[in-house]
Amino acid sequence: MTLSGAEMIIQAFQKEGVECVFGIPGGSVIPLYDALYDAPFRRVLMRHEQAACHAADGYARTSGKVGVCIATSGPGATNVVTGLANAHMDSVPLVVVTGQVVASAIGTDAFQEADIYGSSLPLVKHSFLVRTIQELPRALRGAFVIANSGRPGPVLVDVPSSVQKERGTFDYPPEISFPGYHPEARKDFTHMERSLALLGGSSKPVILAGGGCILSGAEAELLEFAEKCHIPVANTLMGKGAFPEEHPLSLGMVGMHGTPQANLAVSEAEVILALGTRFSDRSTGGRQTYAPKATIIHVDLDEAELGKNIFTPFPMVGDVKEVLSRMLEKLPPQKSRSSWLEKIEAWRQEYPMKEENPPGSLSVPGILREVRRIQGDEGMLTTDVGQHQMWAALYYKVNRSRTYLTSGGLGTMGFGLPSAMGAAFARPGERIACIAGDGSFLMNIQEIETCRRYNLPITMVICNNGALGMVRQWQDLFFQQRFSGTCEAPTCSFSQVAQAFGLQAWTATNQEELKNAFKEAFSCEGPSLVECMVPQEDNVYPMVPAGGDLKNFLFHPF
Ligand SMILES: Cc1ncc(C[n+]2csc(CCOP(=O)(O)OP(=O)(O)O)c2C)c(N)n1
Ligand SMILES: [Mg+2]
Repeated sequence: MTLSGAEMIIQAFQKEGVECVFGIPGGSVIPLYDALYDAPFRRVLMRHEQAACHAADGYARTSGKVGVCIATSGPGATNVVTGLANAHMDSVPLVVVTGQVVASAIGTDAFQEADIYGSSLPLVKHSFLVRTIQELPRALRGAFVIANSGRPGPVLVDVPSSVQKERGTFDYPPEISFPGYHPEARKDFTHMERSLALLGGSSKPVILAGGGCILSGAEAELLEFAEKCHIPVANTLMGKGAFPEEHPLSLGMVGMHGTPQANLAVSEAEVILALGTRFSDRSTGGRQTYAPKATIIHVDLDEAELGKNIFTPFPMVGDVKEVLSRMLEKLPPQKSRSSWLEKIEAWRQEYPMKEENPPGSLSVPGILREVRRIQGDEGMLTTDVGQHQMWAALYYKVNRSRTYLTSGGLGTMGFGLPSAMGAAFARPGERIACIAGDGSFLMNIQEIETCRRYNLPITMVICNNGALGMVRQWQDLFFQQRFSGTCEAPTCSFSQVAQAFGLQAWTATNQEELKNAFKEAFSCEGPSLVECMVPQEDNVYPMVPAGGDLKNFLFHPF
């Protein structure tokens, strides 16, 4: 029996356990959409391909499965590029299928032809351009295997519409290998014994938990390790949720907007056990001044990360979960850490965080506190990019992994809403909160329509400070308050826009209005929106100026 290329794609998705695909049709994917008409999984029509890619990304981050997105050739395909780059930076497994012009027309500047294969290459884990029907099954299987093995990432499969129509035999290979790609083969635990001895003998150790802890599912091992050894745990932005942030050993986030106790602990530490982190500049500050007293033990599945940004005399190549389990088996006696933990507690007291809404008005930390209060411990939050994102990282404590989605590496404005939509499909029945800034929300505002059409249980919390606040903050602190391009407040009312799309929506300017609005918004059946008016001049603190020393943070003036 033969299948068309389009039918093969559907079959492959089925075999891979795909539950829903996000996308928009177009000329070069009409055969694929035709096959999707009868598919046993959900086909979600989005309103922009960038959002479709972010929705697949949000689905993947929430579920740990591969997210799938479809776009047509040319503009559809170029619209997914930001989504690919975003997923690549945060190691999110995606399979993105793009239509291409008919194979015989490739290279002729045909209508809606764009070299998405070439454009995507620096921004993906891998890309396939499928020129014949014979190549298709292997490319599809390869895409899923590559996306979700080793260090996950996005894979593009570009399929000409002629190949979607062609017929062939569907031999879907269960086992597949690619020259040079052996993610499981390389492990190196040579330094484990010495690392354990170093950690055990240190009176000032810190664990630094990155996104790799979540990707490897090492949450339980991390908790056990930290508790058994009494070692405090700092997390990167991507590592948020790997270790319960309300645990007494949690230091919170490190880096440019890290908590004082996390940044000071890293600066004072004798040993840092870095797990699944790439030491991005946002988490290290200046590399010359980073952790000056510490010996760094670095564990990562991706060997290329070891020593890339920060030198380590004790590299370990392997899955964080496996490394931690092995280390747990061999734990040596631990030195007392009580004075170290007391010192950390003193820092916490010295730099208290302001969490309540000020009388008569609102602040983003106060809003986040209300979101958390109404959701309880079981909540899920996605964020957009800007000041509100950093406040969320600081103030919205996460105790469960995969419940906090944010664009870490690329910092993509417009990520918040579509990623919440992906999360809603991954966790049916759960209400998802999305916190966005006025600037970011406008970048994918069309997706309110999709939320309404599918009646998704998402509460959008717009922090309207009438500014591209994070850029404004840099201008305020480092560019003599020359607010170029940042304080041109949106002319729309977000709550009215939402109402026009058919949502229930509220505007809040103070604590009482916020509470009332949240009470209703979080008990709606479908999507809802609360526009919160917040002051323009509030800055996010702590802040380490770019390239600065983590211990020299600016702190909020009282
Ligand atoms: C697509 C994109 N364009 C530009 C930027 C640069 N940028 C980073 S934060 C920011 C301001 C975001 O404004 P808003 O969403 O209102 O959030 P706020 O900082 O005010 O909380 C901008 C323009 C970006 N990160 N992403
Ligand atoms: Mg803003």
